[in-house]
Amino acid sequence: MTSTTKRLGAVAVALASTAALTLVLSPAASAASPLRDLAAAKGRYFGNAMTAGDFNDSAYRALSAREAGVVTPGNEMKWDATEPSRGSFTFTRGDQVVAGAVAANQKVRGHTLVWHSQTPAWAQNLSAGDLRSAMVNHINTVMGHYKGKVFAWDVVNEAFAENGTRRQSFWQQKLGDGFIAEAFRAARAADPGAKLYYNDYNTDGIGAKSDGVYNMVKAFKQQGVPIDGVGFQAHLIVGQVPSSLRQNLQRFADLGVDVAITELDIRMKTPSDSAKLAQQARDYGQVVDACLAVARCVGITTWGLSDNHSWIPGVFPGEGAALPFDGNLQPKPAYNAMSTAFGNPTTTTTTTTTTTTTTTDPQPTGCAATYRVTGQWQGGFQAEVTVSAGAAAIRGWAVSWTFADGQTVSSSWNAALTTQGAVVTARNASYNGDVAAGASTAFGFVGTSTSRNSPPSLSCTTT
Ligand code: 9MR
Repeated sequence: MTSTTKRLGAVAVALASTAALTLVLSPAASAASPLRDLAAAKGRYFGNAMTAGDFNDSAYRALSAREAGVVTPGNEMKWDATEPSRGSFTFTRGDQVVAGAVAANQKVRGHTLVWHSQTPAWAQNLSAGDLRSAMVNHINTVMGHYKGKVFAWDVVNEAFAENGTRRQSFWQQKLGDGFIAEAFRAARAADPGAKLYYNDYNTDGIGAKSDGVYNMVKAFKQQGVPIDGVGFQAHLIVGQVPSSLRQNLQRFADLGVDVAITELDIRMKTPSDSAKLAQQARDYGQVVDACLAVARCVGITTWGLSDNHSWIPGVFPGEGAALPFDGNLQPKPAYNAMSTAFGNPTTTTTTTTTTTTTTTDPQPTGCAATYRVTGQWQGGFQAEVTVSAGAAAIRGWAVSWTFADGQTVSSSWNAALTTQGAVVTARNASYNGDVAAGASTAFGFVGTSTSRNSPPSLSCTTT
């Protein structure tokens, strides 16, 4: 397997013998570098939601054990599961999730104490005074039971409406604005060692709803209400990751709280296809990038881990394929994109990655190009080509190559690609033809491949 950079013309011929190639072959990465380890190396965690029932699927359980350092119980710590009738607590299923997590050396995020949903009718029907004491008792008892076993709690979940005002839930209607602060104070007293989060959806980008939450957290910090973090659920749609995600996380962090992505999934209309999966991969990478760009973003949890353990198809008919592993527990492009974004230098799951560096002395004029596979999955791959100017600036460029293994190009960015059989020619876009002396620019594409995917030799010419 070779990859070379060729230059046309006399300069290239003269320099061809001085080009030194470094070939780096890297092993398959998914098993060797699970997301939990990659995230930990960045000071973050990667986690996934697990229900007690999920622990009966041994292959899925093993996948979560391998990839996730944190588990969030999907349903087992909610009010209807823990206090189905007043004062009668049951922790059987929650304890099963904790035991499963401990066995896999995973930490547990608690979810959730005060929510308008999955709360039994007996609680919803209480008078205001009774409801307040039932809330404090519930928080005390549940957090007390899991003291030392749950490192962070979603104390209050989904208490805002889309327009940024308070959701008119039974909590709000009976207890008024103060119920959230009361819940946080009770939670701090119940387990002073746990991190206390407010958690919500559709608050991932900057907008009316996240503004409402932001103003509450700001007031809490000014008033000394004990809040440690804000959870952003991030139930997203392919191609629609909010462009202000990073900025939004940062503005909350700047208030003095941790932030976390708590329920990530990125759904699409099913069936999936390679273009949707490629977009989804970019979306997942973008979420990881946003978290890594914010020092107080502590981790990312996906809501499930594979497409057959997801709430999406049941709630959004015709949609799904929202998670990083497919229904056969095989990694999708989204998995590779997360792995790469978390810093895995060699993300590939099926074959090898080749990195080529070209050293030239003296610096040539003209251009040079290098080719790098940045992600690979069953049937497809993503590659990046870097175009560098030599000792003189260039005003336009064309890079061409011949695929040896039947690869095809599906989509590309930052260049215009044309193909004739196995020959591909990439010409600069209108905005990246000018490359200063010694500088470089890059373009990329997503392609299809079969079992072999050798990197081609490239020719770069100035135009
Ligand atoms: O994944 C949970 C699903 O099994 C339940 O049926 C559903 C009921 O509301 O709750 C799901 O989890 C929700 C989470 O607790 C809060 N944010 C939205 C999640 C998806 O509905």
